[in-house]
Amino acid sequence: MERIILHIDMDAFFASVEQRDHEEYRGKPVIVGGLGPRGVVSTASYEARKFGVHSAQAMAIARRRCPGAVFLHPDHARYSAVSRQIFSILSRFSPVIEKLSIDEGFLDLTGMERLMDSPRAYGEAIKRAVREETGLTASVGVAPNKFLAKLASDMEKPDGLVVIRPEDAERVLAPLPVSRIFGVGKKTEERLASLGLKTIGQLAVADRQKLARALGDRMAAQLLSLAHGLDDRSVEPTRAVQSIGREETFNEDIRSREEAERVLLSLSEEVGWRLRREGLAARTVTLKLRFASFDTYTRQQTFPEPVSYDEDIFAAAQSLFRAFPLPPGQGIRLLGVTAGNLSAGGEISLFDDHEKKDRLYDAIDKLKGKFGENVLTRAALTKPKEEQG
Ligand code: TTP
Ligand code: MG
Repeated sequence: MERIILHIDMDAFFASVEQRDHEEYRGKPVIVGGLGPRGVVSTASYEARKFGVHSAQAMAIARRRCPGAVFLHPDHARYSAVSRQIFSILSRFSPVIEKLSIDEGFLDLTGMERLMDSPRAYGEAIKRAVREETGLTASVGVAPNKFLAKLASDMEKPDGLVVIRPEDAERVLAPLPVSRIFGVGKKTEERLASLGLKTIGQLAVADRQKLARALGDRMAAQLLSLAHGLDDRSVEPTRAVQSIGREETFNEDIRSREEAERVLLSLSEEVGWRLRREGLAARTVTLKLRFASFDTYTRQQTFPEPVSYDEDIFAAAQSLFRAFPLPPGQGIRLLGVTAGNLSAGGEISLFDDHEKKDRLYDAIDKLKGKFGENVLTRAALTKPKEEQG
C-alpha cells in the first residue's frame, strides 16, 4: 500500500521561540548558544544565518561574523515546553508519531486520506495549527516514505511545504548531491566521487556490481534503492523513556573518594543535560557502584519534586556515595548515575536555600579546580557503556 509520511521540523527553533517571546528581537539576527569563551552556537535565526552563522559553530566565530546580533543563553525549559505543545498538536493528526528531536518528527498519515482532500491539505492544516497555537512556523514535507519526507521538509525552509509524489521522486532526487542521502558521510561521498558518482541521479543508474565492489553488497543495495526514492522504514512511535543514565567503567580502578566524586559530577552533568534536552525531570536518582571484585551495588534517593538540574542530581549521587562504606582494599571499577521516575519537566531546583547551594558549588568548583576544567569533556569522550530506557 502506498504510504503517506509527513516530516515536520520547526524553523530556527530556539531562536524563533525567543523572537516570539521578545518583540524587540523580531526581524533581528538572534544567536542562541553558550556565551562563555568556549561556547558553541545552538542555533541562529534566519537573519543571522545570512552572516554565515550556524549551529555547532564556535560562538567566537559567530560573534566575529555577526557582531550586531542579539546573543542569548538557551532556555531549555521553555523550548521543551513549546516542544511538548507542538507534539500534542501533532497527536491530533495521527496516533503514529516518531519524535526525532525536540523540534522534529515523523507522522504516518496512511489511511487518513479520507479525512482530508490531499496530502498537501494535511501539511497545510498541520502548519496552520502549529502557527495558530504556538505562534511559530514549521517546515513540512509529505512523501511516500521517511527519506523523501525529510528531504522535502528541508527544501523550502523556512515556512516550507513540499509534497513529493511517488511518481516525481526520481526527478526530484536526480540533481541532488549524494550527500543528501542519510548514511552517506564524507567517506562514502569520496568513494562515490571516485566512481564518478556525484549526484543521486548518477547513483541511481550506476552499475550495481561496481558499486558493490566499492562499498559492499549491503551498502550498495541500500544506496541504490534510496537513489530511486525507495525507503521502507516505518514510522516507529516513540515510546516514553523510562530512565536516563550514564555509567563509566574505568581502565584503572579508582581508589580515592575525591576522584570518584569528580566522576559522579561529570556523569550527573551529562544526565542533567540529557534530561533537560528531552524536557524531562526525575523523581529518583540511582547511584551504581561496582568494585574490583565485581560486586555491584545500587542506592537510590527519591525527591519530593521532580528535578532536572545537574546540581540536584549530583547532590543526590554524592550523598548516596558518601553514605556508602567502601570495602577496604577494593578499588572502584564502575560508577553510574541514573535519573528515573521521569515526568515532563519544568525546571525545579531543590536548592531554594541559597546557602546550601553556595556550599555545593564550592564543592563542585573545588573538584573541577583540582582535576581540571574538562570534567564534562571526559565523560563526553567516553561512549555510553550502557543506556537504560
Ligand atoms: P534544528 O532543527 O537542526 O535547527 P533549527 O530548528 O534551529 O533550524 P532549521 O530547522 O530551521 O534549520 O535543531 C533544532 C534545535 O536544536 C535548534 O533550534 C537548537 C538545537 N540544536 C543545538 O542545540 N545544537 C545543534 O548543533 C543543532 C543542530 C540544534
Ligand atoms: Mg528545526
